[in-house]
Amino acid sequence: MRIERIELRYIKIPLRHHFETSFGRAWGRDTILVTVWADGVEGWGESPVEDGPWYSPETVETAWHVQRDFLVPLLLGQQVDAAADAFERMARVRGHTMAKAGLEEALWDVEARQKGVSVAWLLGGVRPRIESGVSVGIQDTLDELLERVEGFLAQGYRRIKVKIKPGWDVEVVRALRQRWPAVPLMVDANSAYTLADAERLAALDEFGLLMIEQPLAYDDIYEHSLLQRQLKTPLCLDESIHTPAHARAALELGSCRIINIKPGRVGGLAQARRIHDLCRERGVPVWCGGLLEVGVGRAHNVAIASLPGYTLPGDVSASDRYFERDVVEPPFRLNADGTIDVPQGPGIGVTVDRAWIDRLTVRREVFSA
Ligand code: NPQ
Ligand code: MG
Repeated sequence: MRIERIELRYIKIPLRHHFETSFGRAWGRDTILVTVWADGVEGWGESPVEDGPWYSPETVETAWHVQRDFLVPLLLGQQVDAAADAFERMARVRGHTMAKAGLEEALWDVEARQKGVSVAWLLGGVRPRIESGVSVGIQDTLDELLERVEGFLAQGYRRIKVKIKPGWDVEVVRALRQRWPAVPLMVDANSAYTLADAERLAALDEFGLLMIEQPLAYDDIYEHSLLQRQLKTPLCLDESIHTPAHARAALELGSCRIINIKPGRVGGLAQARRIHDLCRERGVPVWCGGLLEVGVGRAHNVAIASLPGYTLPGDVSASDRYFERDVVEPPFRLNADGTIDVPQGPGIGVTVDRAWIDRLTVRREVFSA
């Protein structure tokens, strides 16, 4: 593939309902869509950054800067044999995994379209449908949370994840368990606790949770290993795993028993697959997280989640979980059995809605070889 042209778009899209985590409440989604043209074929990817450095240190502005000034020059005019090599091509730039992910995903879409296969197939996906879970934000009241969870269960979601923070944890989980004793349930703290809270977290053991996600610092691996020894519930790492080396360290140390792999967080699909492979060799289950991606990033998440080691329902929900109108056609829909179909058409297997994307775009820049 000779990379001829790259386009960056900063888009802003409203959320149907606010999404609150321990790091704050969001009402809308600011993200970057990337389009790459190679040999006349167009491909799409998403850098799922935010307006501020809340979940990740990256933001719309840092990603745009690193893409425009460093990553695009490394790719433009270059011959790349396979999308699987793109991450290595960008290796001179340290970190900035979200900035890299959008470009890399777009190349997977190009390569798959050139070959007339789906991104899922090109990656080695084996599942025609993925099991879908839902992540539920912190609400103003417990009644509101119960009502939202009830709605998602009625739609068929296979697993419920609720966001927790000190003061919105044990009582919330107790209430959920009283109402739904057997529903697959887990919690995500987004780094809201410290080791001093170990007892409070151990109080969650009695509720049979699938896992507790990222309770300690966003950049910690070691202290999670100390915490895991004090808990029956498996820990799952999210924020602190950016590379296969991080994943290996976490598994060797016993910092977690499950890993949430998000292509956006680890620099794209090839790195996600490497972490998947490493976990699979060790019999460690993985699942695909979400960063409230619009349809483009969502399509890549669906594709990677079709790999054999993604054995747990993830946070890849239907488009209408977050958006009134998604940027792809058709939008991702939840089947009655709580699954989402893996598109079988070429590339990401869905069509971008250019007119709608144009209306959401607040900045655009084109680079040509
Ligand atoms: C997580 N995602 O697993 C993240 C947190 C996250 C689906 O729970 C805007 C608003 C961007 C909220 C990025 C889910 C966000 C966001 C990430 C939440 O930790
Ligand atoms: Mg998380």
